[in-house]
Amino acid sequence: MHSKQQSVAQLFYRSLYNNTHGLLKQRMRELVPVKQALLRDVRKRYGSKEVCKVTVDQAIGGMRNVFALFYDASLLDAKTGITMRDYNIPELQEYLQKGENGHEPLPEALFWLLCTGDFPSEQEFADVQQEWKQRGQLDSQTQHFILSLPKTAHPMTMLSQTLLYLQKDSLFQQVYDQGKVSKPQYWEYFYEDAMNLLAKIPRVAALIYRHKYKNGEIISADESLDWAGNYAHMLGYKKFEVRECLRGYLSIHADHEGGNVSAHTTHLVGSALADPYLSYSAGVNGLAGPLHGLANQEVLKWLLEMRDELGENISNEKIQDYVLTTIREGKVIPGYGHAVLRYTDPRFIHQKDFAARHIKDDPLVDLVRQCYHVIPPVLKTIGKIQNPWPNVDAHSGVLLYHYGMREFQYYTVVFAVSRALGCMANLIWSRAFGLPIERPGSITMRWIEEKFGENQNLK
Ligand code: HAX
Repeated sequence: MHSKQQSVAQLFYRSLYNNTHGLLKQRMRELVPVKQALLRDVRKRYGSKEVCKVTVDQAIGGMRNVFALFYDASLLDAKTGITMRDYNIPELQEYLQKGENGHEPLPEALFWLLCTGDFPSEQEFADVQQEWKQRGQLDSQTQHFILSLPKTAHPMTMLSQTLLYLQKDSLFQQVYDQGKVSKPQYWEYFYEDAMNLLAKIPRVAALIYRHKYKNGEIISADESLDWAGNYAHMLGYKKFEVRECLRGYLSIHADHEGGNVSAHTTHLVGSALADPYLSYSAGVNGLAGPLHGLANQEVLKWLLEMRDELGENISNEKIQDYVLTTIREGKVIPGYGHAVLRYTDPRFIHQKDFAARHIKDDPLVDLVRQCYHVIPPVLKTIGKIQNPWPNVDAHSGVLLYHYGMREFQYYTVVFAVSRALGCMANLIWSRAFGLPIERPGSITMRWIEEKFGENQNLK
């Protein structure tokens, strides 16, 4: 135990002081006191202002439009969709460093932006990329752990389990256990854990894929590739379009403000000072719900079932009937609707445009396009649905399917690799801001009756 603690401490010391590839950490060290002061000032000036009122309906109805979270890296607007550090999806595509054909953004650059609020210079970008390569190696025990997981498990369960397995390497947990860290330093250890987790997660995810679907035949990393390109390579996809697809995919799914299940869960668990591995494992479990990230696997399932039942070249009328039948069966139309958005998700548009540029003559991609025109008017007729338009999950799976990834249970893992970027950037800042443990209040039916009702005797 003692020697393990020593080696952890040495590792931290090395990464803290002797790491030549540490420009992001240096920048964070400059920014943290500045932003801490800004937040103190914001609280001083506006701390007592009311953000919103909360009705009983909102408390029971999943807290829609209750603005009670502070999450600085991204913001969701019902009409225009997500902005990450104030940049929307087309702007991110334009300004971030790009992959090999100069079009799709690179997630390393996005992570710098999420952490600092600035686009990285070429040197800063290369530095993050190099750092993730250095930190990303999986040791033989980790590989063995993944290759021992039961193949019957869902790949999202495997990912969550592996994050928990890696938790033994948490530097934050080690120094906290030893009583060697005080609150102002928390963020630095969260940063180290977050960077290690991000460096490793594509390799973990690729190994899960190879284990579950490809007889455990491991493909070694190609260190000449970028983070997303290398992920495509380790999954076993060699075409440049797949690398491009994943660069864009992993960038646009990275963050979606703080209230969605995966981001909120990660933030909440981290607020109890659970380290980044514990926190993100919890977030991944939330992402695995069919109303959240698992919707991308559900979309593919639904489209294929529709095609099996109705054949190729389906008419608009038949799609309309199929939608209504699905709803009559008490199911949702996966990939449509959103808790916040009220228009087409710009991430859907990004993927639709990608498909238009790269994919010709794929009947399933054409079906997604056709559904985009046919489904919203049908959903509008069902008065209760707030948003009849597609969300990101309506398109993402079909791109992977087109490129040969037919194992649609795996699709949410790709989402999880991406969402780690946003969740980790936020987690580091939550500790840097010194945010407290999150602990909202809850109410009972009796409480509601006693506060608002005439009948005070509800038991
Ligand atoms: N198909 C059928 N019914 C739908 C629907 C859809 N696509 N979207 C909403 N509804 C229903 C709801 O189930 C709800 O019905 P009840 O009142 O009977 O419970 C009613 O319409 C009102 O719901 P809402 O206010 O419009 O939507 P919510 O905020 O409650 O839920 C969801 C938002 C995303 C969960 C919902 O639209 C849905 O289930 N969509 C399909 C699943 C999906 O695509 N999820 C991915 C969302 C994006 C994401 O998080 N990705 O990770």
